[in-house]
Amino acid sequence: MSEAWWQRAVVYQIYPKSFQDSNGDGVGDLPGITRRLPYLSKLGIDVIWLSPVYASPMDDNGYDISDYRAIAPVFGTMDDFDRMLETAHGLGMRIVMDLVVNHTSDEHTWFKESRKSKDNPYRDYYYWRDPVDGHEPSNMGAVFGGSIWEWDEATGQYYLHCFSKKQPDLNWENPSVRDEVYDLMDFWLAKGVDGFRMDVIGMIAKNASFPSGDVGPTGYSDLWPLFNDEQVHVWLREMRERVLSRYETMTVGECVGATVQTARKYANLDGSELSMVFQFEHVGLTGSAERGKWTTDKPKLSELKRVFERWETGLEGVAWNSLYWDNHDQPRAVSRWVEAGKGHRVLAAKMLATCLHLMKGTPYVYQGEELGMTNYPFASVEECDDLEAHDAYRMLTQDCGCSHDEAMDALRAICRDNARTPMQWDASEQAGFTTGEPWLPVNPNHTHINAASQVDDPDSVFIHYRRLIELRKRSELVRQGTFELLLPQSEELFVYERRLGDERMLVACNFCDCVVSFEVPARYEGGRRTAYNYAKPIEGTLRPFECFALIA
Ligand code: ISL
Repeated sequence: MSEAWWQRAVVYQIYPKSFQDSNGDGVGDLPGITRRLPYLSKLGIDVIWLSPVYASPMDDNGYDISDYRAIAPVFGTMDDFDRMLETAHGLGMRIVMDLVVNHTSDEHTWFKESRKSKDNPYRDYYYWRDPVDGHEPSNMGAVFGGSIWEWDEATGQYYLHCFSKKQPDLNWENPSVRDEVYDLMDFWLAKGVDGFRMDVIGMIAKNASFPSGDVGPTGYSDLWPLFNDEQVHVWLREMRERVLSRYETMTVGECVGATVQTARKYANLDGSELSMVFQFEHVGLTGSAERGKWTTDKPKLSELKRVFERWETGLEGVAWNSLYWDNHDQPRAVSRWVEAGKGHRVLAAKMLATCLHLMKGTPYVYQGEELGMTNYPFASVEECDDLEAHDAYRMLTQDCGCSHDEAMDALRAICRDNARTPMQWDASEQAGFTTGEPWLPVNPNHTHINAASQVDDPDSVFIHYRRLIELRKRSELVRQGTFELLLPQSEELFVYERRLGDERMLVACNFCDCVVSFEVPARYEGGRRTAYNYAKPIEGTLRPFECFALIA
């Protein structure tokens, strides 16, 4: 089977607010991104996924869009966008936009019209419901806290919002809504963008009976039964027929509840829906019924491996995987999975990279991951920006009975602002991110973790990523080989094999800070060693966070 371009690609995610400021207002922008494109080209990446840059009141940092065809002034102008796109294309990199169409901002014209009256032509662009016995129509809780229903005094009905009340959900059952979405996709594709990362696309289809459920400590029930796992595929196929089939795109759907079974439909190699999905099983391994994701638990390595094994083998030959540790909603990988390497951060960051990049699928690098950037030492919730962090602090201290310290431990471990502190370009005062006051503080460790000190250092995390990206480009075995997990029970070692024809590759990663014995299987004798983080091997052992691959 011939390879699609996105099966050969490595993607880099830019969170524009935090990448590079060019005008000293403390917020990253499009000219800043354009300036840094040569850096990304040096890393060897093929595709940039740009988090939202559209007009937005920024309640959720651009995931609340008020005009899908305009650039937020804080990020620049449409000319700046066009220049960035042209420069990226000139350097051989493609750009994939964030498509946020489960919801709009409440400041979008459609919603402003919709809320005016019950007979407004835009009324059915959103979900409006009458009260039931004087209350919300159902008891589900929104992702950012409170009910999914917001009362609107003017017309005496509730509207649906799965995220903040400033993010009303679009009603995809209305054919006009789907026409609008397909039109705006056309607008960007005709401009030359290369595809879309589709925000919570797995949530667009709702069970319109709006089921209630058992309530938890927050007083609300679980949101996930709301989504219709069948209907979403019908609309994605329609989207493919009406828009995507006319372009050479890469599409990746953010599908929070996706299972291997549903992903086999979403990301089927027949190309009928999406190129691939982001699944959440590995990042969802910790957490509890009472506190949601807000715990300091560490996942067991055996469980983490089982998740990857299930996805690697479950999609083999049928659908395509995406591979990620990090994004703008997750804490920093090196802090989360290996406690920043307990004094071995560089080794640990390289090991995580090797482990992920040598699996089958399209790897994603989140800005700063290629430097081994870490979580931020938030001292109080006031230092956090994210609306979710503020709601979580309230929930933990008021609903769950946590002390301030317990709540802050959870925020430091898991909050999204960890990923959103400014990119660390150099050791100067604001890390080369801005000449002004950054919108979120720069991590104090930028004095020793920064791009300037790594781009030309052969032993750096950056160069390790670059080598892995090169290896993937050269090696069909890396891109297309089958996956088999070895030593599934080990809580220290993550070891797997890839095979293609007569070629095979062993990948061995030590996830702990101790020396672990490990015998390389005899079939790898004389194999070529690559993707390693210690110069010389020691037979029979893996040192703290050691990794390597052997190709035989
Ligand atoms: O981080 C999460 C909440 O704990 C995730 O569940 C997240 O809300 C979910 O992955 C959906 O994320 C996407 O849509 C949100 C936006 O805030 C996120 O930044 C985006 O990635 C609403 O648009």
